[in-house]
Amino acid sequence: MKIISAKYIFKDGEYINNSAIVFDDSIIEVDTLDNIKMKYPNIEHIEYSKNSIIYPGFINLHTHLEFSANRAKLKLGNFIEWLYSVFEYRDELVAKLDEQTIDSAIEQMKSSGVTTFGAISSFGADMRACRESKLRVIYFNEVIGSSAAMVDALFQDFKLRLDESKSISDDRFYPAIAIHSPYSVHPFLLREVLNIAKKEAMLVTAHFLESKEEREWLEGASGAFKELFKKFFNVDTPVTSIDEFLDAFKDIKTLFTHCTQADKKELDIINQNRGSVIHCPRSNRLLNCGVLDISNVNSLLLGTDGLSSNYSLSILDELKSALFMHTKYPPKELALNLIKSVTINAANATNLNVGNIKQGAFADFAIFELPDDLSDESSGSLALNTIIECRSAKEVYIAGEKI
Ligand code: MCF
Ligand code: FE
Repeated sequence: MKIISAKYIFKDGEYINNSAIVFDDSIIEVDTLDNIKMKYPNIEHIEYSKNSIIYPGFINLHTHLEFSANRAKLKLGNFIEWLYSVFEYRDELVAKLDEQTIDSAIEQMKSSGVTTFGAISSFGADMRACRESKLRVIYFNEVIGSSAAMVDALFQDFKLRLDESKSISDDRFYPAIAIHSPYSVHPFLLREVLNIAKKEAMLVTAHFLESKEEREWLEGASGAFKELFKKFFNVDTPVTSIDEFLDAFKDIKTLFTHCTQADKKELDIINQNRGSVIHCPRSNRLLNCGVLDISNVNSLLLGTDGLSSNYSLSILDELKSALFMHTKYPPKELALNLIKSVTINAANATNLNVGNIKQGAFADFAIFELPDDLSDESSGSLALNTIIECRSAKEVYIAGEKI
């Protein structure tokens, strides 16, 4: 058992002063420093400098580690060109993937203060590395495939990966489910896989309305997807509509990723179903997918996406981009909301014991040091300065251990 304290602690979405945390692998108590010292006079006290903040470890809810070998093979700048390049180079990139490449991708996240991440896994090639990582992982086994002829084989393959991930689950590795997208998953697969999710109470994520071309295809069987589907799958019409797809999730609290092309009506359906939106601003910019309308999102989360469509997995880089992208919000207010998106909002959306500093939560911390001449100590300013001034976390703890 130890005590940890700093000038500020980010608890329940706000900054508190003169406080301390007692922890082992979980948080035992949070109280004023004076009370804690009185109650626990003889245990080790780790005291961070006067400009430090203890955050719950940050949560990056969307990445694709299997694409970590990509630097510039996949074509950025246009969603459709990127998708063609994924088809062309995917096998090559996965063949190049080794444990060291995945580990260094995970290390990048950790340096930025991330202690829990969501990994979308298409093939299971990153399963061992995720399991062996010290970070906590929500391991989203992806299901993908729109052709009726392939549905059975794809379902079997998905179940094998899911079962394997279930057999190695523990409190740092949570098996979960990723539905790739409305355009790429056959309704049969969607139904069967969501039945498993419901039965086993697993977390579910899905890419949703990422590009204009996706909407054009789903609404009118037209646009650039038409040629792509004809060429690769000999198909002329989409397998589902936007409404049908959303309807399938109505009693599952789902994490929808991107939603850059979703309108108010669709975002409201997600809100009503207690769903969340994982915002990936840099990936959206680099694939020219537009900007998510965050004003219509109740539960905003943040993700870096993979190195397939981004240049780093630092959640601090992602926070910075989001801060500069949504110019209609005052910087301090937006910064505080963004810090919540990687902490308390993520805790509420995933129901995991992370993302907040409270009794019973895992002792996962990210400590950041702010400039020593900081004069504005308002919450918005602390959040803003964390985002613009910090290049990395000073220290990261998982289950009470410095890693
Ligand atoms: O989030 C980005 C962009 N949108 C969709 N998919 C992916 C992203 N990064 C990687 N992917 C993967 C996806 O999981 O690329 C493949 C899927 O396996 C594209 S499949 C048509
Ligand atoms: Fe993605």
